[in-house]
Amino acid sequence: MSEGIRCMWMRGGTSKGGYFIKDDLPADVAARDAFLLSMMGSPDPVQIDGMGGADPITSKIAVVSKSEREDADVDYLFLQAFVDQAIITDAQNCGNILAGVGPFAIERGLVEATDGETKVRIYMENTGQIAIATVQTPGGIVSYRGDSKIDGVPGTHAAVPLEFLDTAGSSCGALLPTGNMADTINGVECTLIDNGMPVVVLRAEDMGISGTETREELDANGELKAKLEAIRLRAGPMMNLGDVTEKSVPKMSMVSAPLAGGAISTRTFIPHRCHATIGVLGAVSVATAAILPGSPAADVAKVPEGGRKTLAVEHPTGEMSVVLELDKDGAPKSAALLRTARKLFDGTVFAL
Ligand code: NQM
Repeated sequence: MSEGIRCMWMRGGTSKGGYFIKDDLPADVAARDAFLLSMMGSPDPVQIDGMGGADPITSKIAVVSKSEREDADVDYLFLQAFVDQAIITDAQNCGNILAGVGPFAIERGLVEATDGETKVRIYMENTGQIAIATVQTPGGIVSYRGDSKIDGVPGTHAAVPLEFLDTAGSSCGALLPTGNMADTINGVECTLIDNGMPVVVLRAEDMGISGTETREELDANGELKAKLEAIRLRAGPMMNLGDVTEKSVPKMSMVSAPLAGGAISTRTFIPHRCHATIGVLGAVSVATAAILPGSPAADVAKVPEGGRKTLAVEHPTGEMSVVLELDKDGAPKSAALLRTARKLFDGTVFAL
């Protein structure tokens, strides 16, 4: 395709990608995916012939449209472009890219801003759930400047608080798709959980690491990666995800005791590269595992008291605080987090 397509490049949380209005993209899925792969420069480990940043967290796409639902302003479909394989998948959601959807929807005129801040109700098509983003809109214009700091992003920006309702079982049908707090796969105790993102939570120690390694050290550990992938391929069908060979879920989060005053420490593969931080909904799922007695996560976590818990999920470059609201039976009811986002570029993007 030699004609370009209108696109805004944005950082959402600790991720980055192309944001499109749905009607601007080809309606045919095969044609859409061919365009997106070429635009990103995939498959190629360095994505030299495209916009992708040679990392799964900078090879992401948001497709946004005005919603026809009563309970939402816009619909958001997340697409992951694999870096070194010709795969575009909608099998996962993304809470980081979600942080840019509210500002993008206002910038493109899909949602009218009010003076001060504007709440945008976002229907997340990948999982069929709603998120509410609060966007700073002084004078009715999106502002990206502010004093909020999130780990993994230099500087400060305008806050984009995100609230998730009813995320349990988003892709797997149940919070604990096997019905168990813990299952043993290849001799390793795991919690298979989905509170917005399917995640296999396992003790770092059981995988032969301390959980304090850098991302680079873990990415260079071929033996660890092979063990993780063998567990992941068995976990997929157990989590109602079918064959996950070509899927980016479940994520693999290795947990250990917190070291910086948080609730739990993590090293997460998404699923073949170690995340520089941790995904938003991935962190919600890990934080939820931490409050489930009998989970390997609960074993190592330090969980605060109360029905509204703030759990700082530590990761290789800081922490992400998840606020979990529990119902009277102690089951998770809603989750909230703070993100920031920034418009980087607005224009036309091309594929071959
Ligand atoms: O879990 C990376 C990210 C993500 C996903 C990944 C995310 C989430 O950091 O909600 O944000 O796990 O693929 O963007």
